[in-house]
Amino acid sequence: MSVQLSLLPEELPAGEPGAGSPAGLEYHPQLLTAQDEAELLAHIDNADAPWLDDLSRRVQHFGYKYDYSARRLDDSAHIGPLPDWLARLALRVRSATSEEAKCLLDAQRPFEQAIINEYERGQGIAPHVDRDCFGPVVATVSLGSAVNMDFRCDATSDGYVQRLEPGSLLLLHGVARSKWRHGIAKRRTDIWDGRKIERRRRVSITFRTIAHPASNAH
Ligand SMILES: O=C(O)CCC(=O)C(=O)O
Repeated sequence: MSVQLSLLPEELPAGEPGAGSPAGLEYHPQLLTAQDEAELLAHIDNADAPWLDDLSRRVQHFGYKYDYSARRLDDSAHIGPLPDWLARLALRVRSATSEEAKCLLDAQRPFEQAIINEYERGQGIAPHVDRDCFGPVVATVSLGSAVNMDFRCDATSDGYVQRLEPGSLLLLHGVARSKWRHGIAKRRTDIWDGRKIERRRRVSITFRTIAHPASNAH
């Protein structure tokens, strides 16, 4: 199945995170149309890759398999190139980013790895900073339910909440990538704009580069 991404980069609203957001956080609310989303979810649910269920949420890995216990990529981590549908989405993601992020990403092969996370209602992900085995830009495309993502800087105790809408793109680089933890609380509802909003199933696709591909390749 081919994913036809219908919006052209110049039609996208600029990424405008709110006041108090960490430097290097980019948010693009409308990367995908509802149809793009449905096509991507169909790909994921008819998976090229198996769902792994050794965490509290299900995940699929593409490109390189991340070892959550060892928290690294070892020499056996390379599992092949991204499938075409993810490679096309990766190019689409790069085209939507700021010039600052583009400079950090290869134009032909911007990302080498993707992890798909599935969050059923009530599931989340513990606050973390992505490990240094990954490169300087982390990009997440959101499908399904909207959710609040919490950010915290341990050095300053500053906090920030980014609402991730379906079809949106979140980019983390700079201090947003390296110094602020990000996570999703394990709860069934979020408060946003003073309203309590029920969560539903959410699926995210997070693209990364590998910091030292030569040491990870066979
Ligand atoms: O699901 C998300 O939006 C974030 C995923 C994430 O932080 C991760 O896989 O490390």
